[in-house]
Amino acid sequence: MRNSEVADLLERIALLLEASGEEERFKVVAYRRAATSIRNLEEDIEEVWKKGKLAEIKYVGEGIAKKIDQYLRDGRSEYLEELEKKVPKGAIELMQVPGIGPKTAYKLAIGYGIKSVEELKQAIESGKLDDFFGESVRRSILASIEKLQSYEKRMLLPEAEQIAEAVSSFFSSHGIRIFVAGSLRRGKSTIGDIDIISTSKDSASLLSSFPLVDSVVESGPKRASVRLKNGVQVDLRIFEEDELGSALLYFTGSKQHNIALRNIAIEKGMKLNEYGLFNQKTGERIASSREEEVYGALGMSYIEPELREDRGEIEAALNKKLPSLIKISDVRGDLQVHSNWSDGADELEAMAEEARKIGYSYIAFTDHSASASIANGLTEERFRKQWKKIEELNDAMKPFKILRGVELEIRSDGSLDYSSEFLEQFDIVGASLHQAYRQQPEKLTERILKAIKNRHVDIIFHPTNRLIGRREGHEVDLEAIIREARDNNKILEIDGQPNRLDLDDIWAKRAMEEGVKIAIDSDAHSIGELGNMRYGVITARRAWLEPRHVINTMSCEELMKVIS
Ligand code: DGT
Ligand code: CA
Ligand code: CA
Ligand code: ZN
Repeated sequence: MRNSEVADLLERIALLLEASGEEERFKVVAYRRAATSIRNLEEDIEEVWKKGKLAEIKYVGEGIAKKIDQYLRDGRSEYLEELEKKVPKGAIELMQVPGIGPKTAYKLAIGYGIKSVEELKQAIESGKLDDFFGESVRRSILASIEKLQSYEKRMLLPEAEQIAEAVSSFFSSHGIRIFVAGSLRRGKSTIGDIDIISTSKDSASLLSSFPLVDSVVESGPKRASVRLKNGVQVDLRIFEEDELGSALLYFTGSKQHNIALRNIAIEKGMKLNEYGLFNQKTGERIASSREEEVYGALGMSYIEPELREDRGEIEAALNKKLPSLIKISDVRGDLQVHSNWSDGADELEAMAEEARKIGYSYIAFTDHSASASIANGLTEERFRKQWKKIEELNDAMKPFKILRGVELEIRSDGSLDYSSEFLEQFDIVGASLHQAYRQQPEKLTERILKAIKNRHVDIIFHPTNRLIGRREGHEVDLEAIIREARDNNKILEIDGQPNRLDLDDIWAKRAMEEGVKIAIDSDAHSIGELGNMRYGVITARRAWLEPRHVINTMSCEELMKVIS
C-alpha cells in the first residue's frame, strides 16, 4: 500500500504552499484534507488509480487527482518540484522552530542564506542576526531550538506502540513472547527508546535478524540492543522465567520509582534488584516471578505502570489508598470531534456511526468557529444548517445522541465569536485559544480566565495549546485557570491527540485535586482519529483519574444536567 506515501506527498505540497507565502489558504486546506482522506482510505490507492477512480476519493478533486496520477505513474510530481524551486531551501525546516512563521523563514533563507535550524542557531550565537531579531526574541528562539533538538530524539506514543507491536509480532511468529517495559509501558507522552524483556535464550540473535534493524549495537547471552532504520533503539534483556516479575518491575521504571522501592526494601531488611527481592541477611529469595508478589512482599498493593513515577504512589500503595484508575471502557462519549463542515475529513454521519460502533452513547461535534479561518470555521448561517443535519441524524440514530457543539475561538482580546443569543443554542461549548498566541503569558491567561467566566463556555479545550515536538505549552498561569474553573464549575480537557495530550498528566492531576472535572476527548479530525481517546485515557491514568473525575464517563442526561 502506498497510501501513506501519497498522503505525505500531498502534505508536503500543503506545507510548501503555506511557505510560499501566497494567500492560498483554501488550497492549503484542500491538500491537507485530501491527505487525511487518503491516509484513512481503506482501499489501496494504487488499485483505485488503476481503475481510474482517483477523483472519486473524498476530497480528491480533478486537480489533486492529476497530481497523484503523475506521482504514481512517474514517481515524481512536477507541481511539487515547481513549489520546491519557489520556496527557498531551508525555509521549511526553519518553520519548524516555534516563533518562526512562513514569512520570517522566507526572509532568513533568502536574505541570510540560512538553510537549517543548526545554521540559524549559529547565526544567532555569532551575532549575525542582532539587527534582525530583538534580544528577547533571540533568546526565545535559541530556547526553542534547544527544545526542538532534544525532542527530535524522542517519539510520540503511537509511533512507539507501532514499533513495539511490529517487534512483538515478529517474535511471536517465531514462537517467542516478549514483554514491553520502559516508558512505553508507563504510557509517557514521549518515548526515548523501546525496552523489551524475554525469557527465551534465542531472543538476542532473533532481534538482530528483525527486518527493520539497521545496526546491532550489542548482542550477548543476556542482552541485546539494536538501532532500527528509523533511528529508534530497541533494548532487550533476557531473564529466567521465575525472574520475570522483578525484571519487569525494574525495566518498567521509572528510575525514581525503582529507587524509592529499593529504599523501602532496605528499611524492611530486604534487598531488591532485577533478579528478585531477597532477605538481606540470608540472601534467600522472597519474591521474583510476578510483580504483584514483589509489591505484596514489600507490604504494598500492586501499582499500575502509569503511576510509577514516584509522585506519591508508593505511600498510597503502602496505605492501600491507590486510585481505581479510569479505563477506556468507562468512556461513554466524545466531546471534541471535527467534521468536514470545518477542517475534518469525514461527514457527520460517518463520524457518528463510527462513534456508535466504538460503543459510545453520545458525541459532540465541535467544528471550529468563524474566526478560525485557516480551519474553515463556520458562520452562524452554516451552523444552523449543520444543526438541521444533526437533528435528522438524531432522529435516525436514536438512542444515540449527537450534541451540537463548537470549538470556540478565544480571540486576541478575550472576546468570543458569536453573540450570547447564538451561543445559547449550542448543547456544549468548548473554548480554545489558537490565534495571537505569541502575546505575553499574562495576557493569554487573562483571555482564558475571561472565557471561563463566560456563562456559555463549558470546557476549555487543550488549555496550554502545546504541540509536542513543535512548541511548548504557553506559559499560562495554570493554577489560576484551575481555580477559576473550580469556582465557575467549568471543565478542563485532556486532548487525546498524541502530539497534544493537554492538559498533561501533572496538571490534570492538579486540576482533579482541586475538584475540577476533566473531559477526555479525541479531537478527531477523521474517523480513524476517534481512536485518539486511548491516548487521552492513558494520560488520565497517569494523572490518577478515576471515572468519577471524568465528565464523559457520565450518561448524556447526567452530563447535560452538569453543564446546563
Ligand atoms: P525513555 O526511554 O527515556 O523514554 O525512558 P525509560 O523510563 O524507558 O528509561 P530507559 O530506557 O533508560 O530505562 C528503562 C528502565 O530501566 C527505566 O525506566 C528504569 C530502569 N533503569 C534504567 N537505568 C536505571 C538506573 O540507573 N537505576 C535504576 N534503578 N533503574 C534504571
Ligand atoms: Ca525506554
Ligand atoms: Ca532503554
Ligand atoms: Zn481542527
